[in-house]
Amino acid sequence: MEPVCIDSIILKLHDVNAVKFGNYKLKSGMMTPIYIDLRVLVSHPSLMNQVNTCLTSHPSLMNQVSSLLYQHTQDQSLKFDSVCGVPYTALPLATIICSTHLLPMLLRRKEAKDYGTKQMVEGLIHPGDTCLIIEDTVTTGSSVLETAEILYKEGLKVTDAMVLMDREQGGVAMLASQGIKLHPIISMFKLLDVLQANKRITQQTAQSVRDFILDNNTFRPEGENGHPSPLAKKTCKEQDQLLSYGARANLSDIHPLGSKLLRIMEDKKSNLCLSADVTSCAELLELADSLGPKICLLKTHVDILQDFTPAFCKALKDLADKHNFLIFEDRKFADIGNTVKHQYEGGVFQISSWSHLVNAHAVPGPGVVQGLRAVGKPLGHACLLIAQMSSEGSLATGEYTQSVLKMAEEHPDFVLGFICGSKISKKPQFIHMTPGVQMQTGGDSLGQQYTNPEEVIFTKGSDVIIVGRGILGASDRAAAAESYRKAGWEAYGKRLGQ
Ligand code: 5BU
Repeated sequence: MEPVCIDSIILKLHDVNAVKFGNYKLKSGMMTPIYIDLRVLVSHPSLMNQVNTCLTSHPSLMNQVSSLLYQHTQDQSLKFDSVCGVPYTALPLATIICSTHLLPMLLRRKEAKDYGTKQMVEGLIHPGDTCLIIEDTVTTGSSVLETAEILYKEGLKVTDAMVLMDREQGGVAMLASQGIKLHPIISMFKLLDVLQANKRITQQTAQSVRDFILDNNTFRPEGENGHPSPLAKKTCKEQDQLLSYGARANLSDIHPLGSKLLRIMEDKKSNLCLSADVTSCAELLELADSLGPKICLLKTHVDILQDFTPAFCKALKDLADKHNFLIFEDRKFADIGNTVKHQYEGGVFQISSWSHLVNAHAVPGPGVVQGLRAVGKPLGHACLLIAQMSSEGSLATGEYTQSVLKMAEEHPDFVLGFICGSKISKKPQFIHMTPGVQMQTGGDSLGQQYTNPEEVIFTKGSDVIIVGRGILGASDRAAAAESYRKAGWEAYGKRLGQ
């Protein structure tokens, strides 16, 4: 392929506004300063209707792009029996390639029909055949992998995928770890070079996008032994696990307090929440002061304090500021909206005046969130919904947990995450916190069940470990807190593939 073809296609894509600079949200939720929107191609019927399969002086852009993709399959001597476009933007590209070169096409559905054959893939399927995937833009590679997984289920092989635009954020490596070779036609750095050389964008814009791309690689390379890390084996559905706390803090639709917490976690290298279940204010304040540097969150049960005074709240808030942690009152609100409003704001404890976070059971229905929100939202506070519990025989499972998830999704302006045993939401803006954590698994005599930090953060995909007696019962509480901080952080590093 002549470089001039690529350059002219890049400029034409820019002409038709398929390359946009600004502030855009990707499928993963990540904000990006550049957006490649190849959907606009179908809005240029004159370009689409022109039938041209070679790169003459005025070929249709859609056909040029399809030609480039097909040409590359020939240059690489790729062997395949059929072609499948990733829905939806790549579908017209796959269609043009197939109709021009008389290749059988497979059509992947996004959802199975609820009538008729319920097929996820339409077209003549010959198990054992190799199918080439066509995609318009790749960031993480998860959409290509998702399509491949659907084709695998039909008995097809997928060894190669063609993509017009590679954002160079880890898609090639991720797909390689899954045995799929991705062939990009245009890379992000090439696109920036061409647009800059042709004075379409300034040097500053080009550089800021380059910096963004370099800072936001979504895939970690393989383990030292050359084998893919366990993480590399994750499916596309688990790709959001690769996002760092810091990257999630920058998501556009994250709750501001969630963002603050994730930043604290990243800054302090701590996903440890201390459950400060002691009964004297002095002891609690001493814990907050001595363990404060090691934690991101301090959880209280204010109603077990024997000597509570409003002055205690002020002192605790000062320590939270001093050591940069948030306060979470584990109040487990579970009444009608009007009552929880009073319980949160008033009474002896005036929880809303000092606690950044509270939690609630979803049992009463959405009114419980709305009541808390009426008080907490103007103060910048937020709540966690209890989706699962660590205690044996808990009823918060299955459909109940799913309903809690739905309730959270309906109130993103006040719910910042969950108390749960494992990750339950794929939305990276929700923070998952897990109690019932000790180094030694097992439990206590009253139904508490323990899981270790690695299991909670790495295997189950939660974000925060909540530890009480594992630290409080140790002879050296500071050393115990440090070992939990370290274990939680190492499990997070392992999750990121570091
Ligand atoms: P432990 O000492 O680490 O077992 O303390 C766990 C803390 O977390 C304790 O304050 C409980 O009230 C709290 N907790 C829990 O253990 N399990 C749950 O499902 C919920 C809260 Br919700």
